[in-house]
Amino acid sequence: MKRTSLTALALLTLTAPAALAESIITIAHSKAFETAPSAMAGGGFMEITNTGTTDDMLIAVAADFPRVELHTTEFTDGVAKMMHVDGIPIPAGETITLEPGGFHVMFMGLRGDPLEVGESIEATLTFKVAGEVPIAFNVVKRDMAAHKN
Ligand SMILES: [Cu+2]
Repeated sequence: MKRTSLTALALLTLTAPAALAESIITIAHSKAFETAPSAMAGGGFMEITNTGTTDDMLIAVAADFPRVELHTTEFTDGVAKMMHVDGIPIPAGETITLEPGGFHVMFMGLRGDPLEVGESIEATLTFKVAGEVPIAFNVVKRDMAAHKN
């Protein structure tokens, strides 16, 4: 089950172990957009801040989907194309934003089970230095985004 109640997720967050000292990762505004019933994939977005002293990298996202990838978006003659990346660098002291038109998490293989507003996607981020960080992506209406996609 990829959908859990917000209460359960709050407990999960509270009991999560603290990140290692050298790369201190905090996540803000994690969200996913609702998808059309026929959609095969949905995007996950967030702000990742590294307040530590060591550069880090987001190298994997685990969630209950057939496949979850890290993507970037490249524009060629104004046409956006998503590309798989092995990692998203999170330099020490910086905030990296995953957003439409840029880096994002791709939840793949929805197969007629679309992301719906009000759902929450439980996921585990894996960082090269900080290790595993559990988070939840709240599914929101697409038009709440200030960005194009
Ligand atoms: Cu993508």
